[in-house]
Amino acid sequence: MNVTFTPWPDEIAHRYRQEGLWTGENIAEVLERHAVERPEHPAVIDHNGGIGYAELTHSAKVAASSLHAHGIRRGDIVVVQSANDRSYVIVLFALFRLGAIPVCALPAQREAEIGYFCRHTGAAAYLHSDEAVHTRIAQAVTTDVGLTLPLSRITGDSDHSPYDETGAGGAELALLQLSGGSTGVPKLIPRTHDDYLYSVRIAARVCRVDTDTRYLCALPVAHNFPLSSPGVLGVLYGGGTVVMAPDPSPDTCFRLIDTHRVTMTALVPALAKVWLSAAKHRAWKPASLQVLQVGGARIDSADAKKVEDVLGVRLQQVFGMAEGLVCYTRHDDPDDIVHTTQGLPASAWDEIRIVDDNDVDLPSGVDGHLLARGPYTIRGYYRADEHNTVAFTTDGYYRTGDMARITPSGHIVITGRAKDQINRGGEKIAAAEVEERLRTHPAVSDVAVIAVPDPELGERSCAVCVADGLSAKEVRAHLRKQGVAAYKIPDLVRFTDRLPQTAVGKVDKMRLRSEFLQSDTTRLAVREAAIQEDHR
Ligand code: AMP
Ligand code: DBH
Repeated sequence: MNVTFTPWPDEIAHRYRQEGLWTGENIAEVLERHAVERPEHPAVIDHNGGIGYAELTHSAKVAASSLHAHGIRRGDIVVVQSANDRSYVIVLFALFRLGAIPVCALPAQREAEIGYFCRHTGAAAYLHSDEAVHTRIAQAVTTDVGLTLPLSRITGDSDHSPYDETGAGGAELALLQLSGGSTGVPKLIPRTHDDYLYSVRIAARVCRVDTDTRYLCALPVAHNFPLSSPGVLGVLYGGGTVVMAPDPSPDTCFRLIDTHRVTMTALVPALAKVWLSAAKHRAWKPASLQVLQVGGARIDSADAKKVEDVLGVRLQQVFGMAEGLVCYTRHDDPDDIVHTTQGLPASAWDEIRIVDDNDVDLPSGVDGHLLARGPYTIRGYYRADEHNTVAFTTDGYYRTGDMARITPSGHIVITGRAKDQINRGGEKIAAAEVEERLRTHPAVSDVAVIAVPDPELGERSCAVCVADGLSAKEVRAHLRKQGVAAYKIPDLVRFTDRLPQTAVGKVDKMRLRSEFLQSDTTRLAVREAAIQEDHR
C-alpha cells in the first residue's frame, strides 16, 4: 500500500524520541498494562452493559484475527463508521494491533463522503454500524471499496484465537482523522502511533485522568475531541471508565451521568447551551460530574460562566484541531482565565506563532493568524501535495486558519477565522465544497456559501445563489441527491443577480455577510426562515 504522508524532519523526530515524547509503542499496547493490573475494572460501558479491561483487550485481539481472516493486513486502510458503542472501541484497537489504518468517518456522513474516502485512500474495507442508513451507504459504495462489512460481524465473530502481535507502531500511521477543511474535497489527516499516543498521554495528564475517571462520550466517538482530548483513548490510557452515550441529548445523557456516576464529559458550545437550559428547567444538578469540557467552537464568556453556576461543575475550555495542537484551560486556572480564554497548549513542546498576512511575527497581544508546530501537529495532509504547499509554511508550521491573540498570561484567545469555513455548532463545513457541488446544477451560474450568526449554533450556513428560476427547496434537493452529510445542506438560501467582487476579482464574502445582516432576516429568525424555506 502506497501510504503517502509528510514525516517530521529526521533530526526533529530524533529529538522527540530522545526526549521520550515518542515511545515507538503501538496505541493498542495501552490496554495491556490495565488488562493485567485491573482485569475486572470497567473499561467501556454501553447500552449492552460493561466490559472490563481484560475482556476489552481479549475482544480486540480476537477482532484483529477476524479482520485478518477477512484479508485485512498491516498498512491497509479501513473506513470505519459507527454509532457510539463498544464495537467501535474494540475494532479500533483491533485495527491498531494489526497495523491497519482506520479512517475516522463521522456518523452523519453519507455516500458522497464515504465513497470519496474509499477512493482517495484505496481503502481495503468499509466497516459500518448496523443502522439502516449505514447499511445503505455500504450498498452505494461497493464499487469504491473491496469489502463492506457490519462491525457486528467482526465483534460477533468468536471463532478465532487472539491475534497477539502488534504489527506496527512508532512512526507508522495509526489513523486518518478528518479535517473540517476549507477546500473542495475533504482533507485526511495522517496521525502516527508516536504522535497520537503522545497527544493522548499529555491530554490525560493535563485533564488528571486516573482510574476513578468516568468519562461520558456524548459527541460522536470518531471525532478527534472525544477520541483523544483526552476522550476515549485518554481515559483508557489512564485506566478509567468510558460510558458511551448513543446520542448527546439531555434525556439520554443526564440519566447516564446519574446512573454511572460520570465525572467528566465533553460537549460543543451549542450542546452545552441545550444542557444548561434543560438542567435549569429540571433543576438537575449532576452530583458526580466534576468537569465539563467545551470545545470545537468558541463558547462565549456568559455561557462559560453559566456552565459553572447552573451545573455546579468546573468548565474546561478546549481549543483543538484534528491536525494536532490542542489547548486546554487548566483546572487550577483563575475563573477569569477559564471563562474568557481557550487555554494553553497541552505540551511545552508545542510551538505557536501569531503572524500577519505576510508571515511576520506580531507583538504579543496583537491579533493575527495562528500557526502551530510540534510533536503531535502534522506536517502535511494525506495525499494532498498541492494543498500542503499553502496549508503549511516552508518550515513546517500548520496554518490553522484561526485568528488569535495571546494574553499577557500566555493564554490563547480565538478572535476569528481566516479560513473559508462555517462552524455550525462545532460541525465544520468547507464553503468551497458546498459551492462546487451546487455549481453542478445547470441553473446555478454562481454561488457563495457564507456563515451567518445564529443564537443556537453560533453559526449557520447561507448559500447566496445566482440562479434563474430555482427555489430554495430545489437548491437543497440538489445537494441531498448527491448524498452529502445533512449538516452541509445550507440552512438558508438567498438569490441575487450578481455576487459582489473584491478588487482582485474574488467573491467579496465580507460584503455578502454584511448585506445579509442588514437584510430582512433578523438574527433570531434564521432557523425559522430555514424551516419555512424548506416547505415552500
Ligand atoms: P478541524 O481542523 O476540522 O479539526 O477543526 C478545528 C477547528 O475548530 C479549529 O481550527 C478552530 O477553527 C475550531 N475550534 C476548535 N475548538 C475551538 C474553540 N474552543 N474555540 C474556537 N474555535 C475552535
Ligand atoms: O474542533 C476540533 O477539531 C477539536 C476541538 C477540541 C479537536 O480536534 C480537539 C479538541 O482535539
